[in-house]
Amino acid sequence: GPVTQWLAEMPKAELHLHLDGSLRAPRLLQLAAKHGVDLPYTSVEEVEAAYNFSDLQSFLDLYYLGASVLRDAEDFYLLMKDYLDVCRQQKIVHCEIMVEPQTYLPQGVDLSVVLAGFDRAIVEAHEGWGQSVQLILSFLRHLPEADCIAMLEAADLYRKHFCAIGLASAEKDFPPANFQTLYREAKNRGYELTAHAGEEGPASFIRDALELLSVSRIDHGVRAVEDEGLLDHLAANRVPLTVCPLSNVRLCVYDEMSEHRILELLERGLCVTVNSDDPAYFGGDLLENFAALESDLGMTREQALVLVRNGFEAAYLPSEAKMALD
Ligand code: ES4
Ligand code: ZN
Repeated sequence: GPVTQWLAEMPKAELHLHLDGSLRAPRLLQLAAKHGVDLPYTSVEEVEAAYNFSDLQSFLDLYYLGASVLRDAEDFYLLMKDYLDVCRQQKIVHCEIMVEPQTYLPQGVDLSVVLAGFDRAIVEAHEGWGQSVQLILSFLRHLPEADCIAMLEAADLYRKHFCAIGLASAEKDFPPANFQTLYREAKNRGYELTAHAGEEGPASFIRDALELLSVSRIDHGVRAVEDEGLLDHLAANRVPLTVCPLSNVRLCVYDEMSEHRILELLERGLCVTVNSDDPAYFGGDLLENFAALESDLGMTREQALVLVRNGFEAAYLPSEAKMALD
């Protein structure tokens, strides 16, 4: 629609993007063939037919399977390059990308290999068209906290590559309270702090992420709608929520986009932002997420502009740098 066309030309930020979730079917199949990884699909059509999820866990099973084809620095370079090419096409001038090195440990891939590939693509995009990129070191909460702390310590050698830490993967049985030492250690190291909370888990997990982990941003957070007092707190303090509309529908947080509450949160004064989460799995990049809000929720030009501005407000950038991009 017209609002989305207008947004296509507007500089935007994306703050909630799992790089493994941007691995598209053609690249997935290419890398599986390269490394001789046996996948339950052999064509793009079969991959896309399999991406039919009933909840977060049914998605995560295929997400980690897909990521298992990533083995060498060239693979990580191509993965990052493919997403940064989308940033260029969609005018995502600043992105904060979640990388999850624990995902590659079963394949024996070292953090140095992962970051060498990423860094080559980031430097090319920065020198090529001035792309602004920051990385978030995202931990897998279905693994023990001690394993997460071991990865945090391994990342000390690469501290300058990361602006923040995050917490992703299965939420329901893995509450924020289990990760207090990890977050205290990260805070001591000077990282910004964010975490997934209130996607499948209850609103109380958003409160716990704020109070027990001291996060300054919430990934998803849509279940805050169940707690009036929390909504008041989030609005009064402008705590950003990195909302992912297509993800929420594809993972059955909402039955249909028309049930999504993002515009009500916006009108209530919360700092909500729009993001794509895992675009290869959920059927669209950032602009397609905005397009769904226009077609299914009637998002206005004024609302779209505030959503885009919120993306820069919520970014982990110094305010001078934000003004230069905005
Ligand atoms: C994720 Cl949608 C979502 N939720 C939690 N963890 C994730 N990792 C990748 N996508
Ligand atoms: Zn996510």
